[in-house]
Amino acid sequence: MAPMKVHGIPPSTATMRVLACLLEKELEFELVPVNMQAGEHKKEPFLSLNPFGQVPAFEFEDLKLFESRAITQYLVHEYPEKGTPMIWKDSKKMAYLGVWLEVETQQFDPAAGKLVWELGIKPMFGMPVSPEVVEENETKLGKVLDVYEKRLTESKYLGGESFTLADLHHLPNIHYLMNSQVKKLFESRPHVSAWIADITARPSWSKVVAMLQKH
Ligand SMILES: N[C@@H](CCC(=O)N[C@@H](CS)C(=O)NCC(=O)O)C(=O)O
Repeated sequence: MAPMKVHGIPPSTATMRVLACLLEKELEFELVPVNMQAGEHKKEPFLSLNPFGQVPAFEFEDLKLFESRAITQYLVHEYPEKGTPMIWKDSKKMAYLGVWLEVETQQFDPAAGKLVWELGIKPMFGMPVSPEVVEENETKLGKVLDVYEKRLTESKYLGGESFTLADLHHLPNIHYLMNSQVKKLFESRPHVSAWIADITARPSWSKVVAMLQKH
């Protein structure tokens, strides 16, 4: 049987999210590189995988998916017994996990993603950083992290007492931000800091970072 295919590149945060999930689930896959500098993601055949022209895209058997979080949701539901479950069987626990999955998308990612762009990606391409955008989004992210600090005094992980998809979805943005001035926002909150140390130490995540470094 042909392996699962992820079309993307390791520096892409959304691609990293899917790679982390596949590794955590101990699933075999092939990473199909997309030459984004040549604009391959804006042309066919890539557009038939993701009409929005963004990585990653996922293919397995007759399934073609895009949107990193939809891909991870498929993997955890399709392979509950493989690797780390990262979801709950209990519907109330799953409801709380659902809250934190939404929080990552609706509260954390908008500010964190803009900071990753300004401080992680723009410098790589020699583009000028906007101090106003950085300041505005550091303030927004700080407020989100105050909520996380409280949540993590009550629960070891965001989505419950063990590592779930809600934690995993944060890893790519955290990776870039921990290598930037934004690190101070995480380190000044002890529970957030301990949570980051814990989730970034997972062997699956080390493998994603190694793929990024090799890229
Ligand atoms: N919400 C999408 C975001 C995908 C996304 O923004 N991908 C970026 C790389 S991380 C991309 O392809 N950017 C190129 C573009 O938008 O043209 C997901 O989670 O998959």
